[in-house]
Amino acid sequence: MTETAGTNTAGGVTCRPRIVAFAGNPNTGKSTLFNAFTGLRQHTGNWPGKTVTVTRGRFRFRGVNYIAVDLPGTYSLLPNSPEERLAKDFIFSDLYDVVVVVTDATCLERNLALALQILEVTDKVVVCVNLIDEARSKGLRVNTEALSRMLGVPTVATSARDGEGLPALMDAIESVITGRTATRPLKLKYTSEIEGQLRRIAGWLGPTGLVDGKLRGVSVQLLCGECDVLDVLRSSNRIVECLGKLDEGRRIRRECSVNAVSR
Ligand SMILES: Nc1nc2c(ncn2[C@@H]2O[C@H](COP(=O)(O)OP(=O)(O)O)[C@@H](O)[C@H]2O)c(=O)[nH]1
Ligand SMILES: [Mg+2]
Repeated sequence: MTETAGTNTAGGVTCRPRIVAFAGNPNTGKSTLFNAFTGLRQHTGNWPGKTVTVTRGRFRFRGVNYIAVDLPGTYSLLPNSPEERLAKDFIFSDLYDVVVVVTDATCLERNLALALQILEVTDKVVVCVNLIDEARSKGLRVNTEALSRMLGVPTVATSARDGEGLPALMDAIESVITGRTATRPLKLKYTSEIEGQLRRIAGWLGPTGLVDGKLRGVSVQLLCGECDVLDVLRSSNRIVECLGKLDEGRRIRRECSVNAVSR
């Protein structure tokens, strides 16, 4: 998967390489997967904060050119550090064709929290259950078919360190990008009170032209006080209309958290 990649030509039409982003908690094997796909040697290891920039590399698969993007590790789309903010901004951008959410098979439940947040924002997702060898040696078995049905996106078990499952992962990536697999991502439903506030915020965001997951994801961010998510919408010159509503957004958030605490 490591030939030089340029533009793609289909039916005489030239288009840009497809972009595959690897997202996930720290130490789930994102950089190991990135290296396996690109043939590069992005630093891997088990100490925090090692991936502080977005690293890109090229590869080719079945005659198509791809760019792999190794995002910094993050636990949440509600960031606590510059690295997490970088990963979040990328997920909210239009800079990718598919996100591979890399999870650790030995602590899947914790890792799936981020997967659910990403599924809220975009339909173009593949879930990679990595470190499956470690899980196996601990006697854990992961039912990826059931997980795939629950999450509504392809879910593939891998052991990035020894290459197990990588062809199946690439196949899933290709099928989501081409639309051969239609995803139906699981969308979390919150309490009726929160859903009501999300609808209200989504109404304010009407002028931005955001729809579907992006609209929902940005609404959740604003309800959680993550107002800088609007930076990714700067291309919209109607953004000022939305910004004008933010003070009200902050008030609603205070009300929601007070109600949640007093329940
Ligand atoms: N046993 C096992 N180790 C892995 C696997 N994938 C990655 N690792 C190891 O896990 C550690 C963290 O991997 P890394 O790619 O740096 O994780 P990142 O923080 O998500 O980029 C490294 O020591 C890798 O060699 C895997 O599938 N199985
Ligand atoms: Mg890394």
